[in-house]
Amino acid sequence: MKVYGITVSYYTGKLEAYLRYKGIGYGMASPYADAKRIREETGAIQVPMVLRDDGRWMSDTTPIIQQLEKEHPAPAVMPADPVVRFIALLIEDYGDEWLWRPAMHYRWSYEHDRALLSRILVDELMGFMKLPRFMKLMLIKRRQRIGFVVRDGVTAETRSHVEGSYRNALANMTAMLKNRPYLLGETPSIADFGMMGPMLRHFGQDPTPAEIMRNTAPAVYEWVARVWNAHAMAGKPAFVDDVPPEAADMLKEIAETHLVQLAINAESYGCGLKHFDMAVQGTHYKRLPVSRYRVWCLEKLRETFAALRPDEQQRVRTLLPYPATEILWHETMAIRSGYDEERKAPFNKAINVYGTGVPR
Ligand SMILES: N[C@@H](CCC(=O)N[C@@H](CS)C(=O)NCC(=O)O)C(=O)O
Repeated sequence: MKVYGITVSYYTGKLEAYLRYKGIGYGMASPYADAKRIREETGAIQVPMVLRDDGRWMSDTTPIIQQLEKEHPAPAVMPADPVVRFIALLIEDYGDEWLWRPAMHYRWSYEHDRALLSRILVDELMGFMKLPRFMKLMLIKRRQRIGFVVRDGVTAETRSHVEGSYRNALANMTAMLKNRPYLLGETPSIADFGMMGPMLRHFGQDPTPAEIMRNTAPAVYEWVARVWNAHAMAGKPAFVDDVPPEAADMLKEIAETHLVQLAINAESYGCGLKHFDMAVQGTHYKRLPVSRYRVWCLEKLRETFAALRPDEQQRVRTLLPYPATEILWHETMAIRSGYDEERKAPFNKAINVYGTGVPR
């Protein structure tokens, strides 16, 4: 398969880590050479996009990995125990959607990070543009900072909370890695691949957050390399058969941050709004863009929860005894995104994370 991606991209790194682990062969390609075709085939320009040997296109790493798990079942990255699997999928969603803001903030708010990353992106993506290099550098810095930092609610008031989310993720992962090499067992699960999105190509590589990771969370620094170097062995995957107590702080953090945002985002989408305000752990965020895609993420988590047996649902509730987690089961939160109603993902037309419109 051909992976259209970028060498410094969050979700491309997540998918590559998974493909390497599973031993699924792939070659990398630049999305910009084929941008028009990709948009026609897949509905949105985002990376990664996958062109398979059978000619079909796949988009969005969460359904892509679920599809590939069906085609390459052994060894599984989805834990066999349904409760552990649900928690692993929740951690994946938190890695995908909550840590995105701090990852973009560190990359585009700090001078060293911004200077380095704009050079890499200009050289990788903008060769075809007939503009002087200094203008391309200015354009890309502005696009990324305005689009993903300023418009995503990072201000003087929220900045230290945004950075705190990164530090909390490091501390919570360090606790989970104390007794085992991967977050939920002796072999990597979907929770590890979800956390590789932010941790590999952003926090582990960008100068400012990488320094923080090395100095305050060397176990996470080591884990990034461990997941990257992991190769699926024949035989059984080895996951915990119950969520370990060391995961408690991580789950509390997810409930207090990501689930609060998912709930307000979905309610705002349901009311037809384009922006919303939210208070998270006492910090007030203003005018965040509503995301239809994240309404769909919540729908998927709710479907997975609803498919659990009553005793399994009870185990999840015991692990997540926080008000915000009600959104995973409460009927008032059954807001439909209308996205992928035909359930074709990852073979459907994709949508970008921000926005409330329909796919092209
Ligand atoms: N949910 C998608 C998200 C993909 C995504 O947003 N990728 C980013 C780069 S890491 C992107 O292409 N953004 C579009 C842009 O910057 O215009 C996935 O998991 O693949």
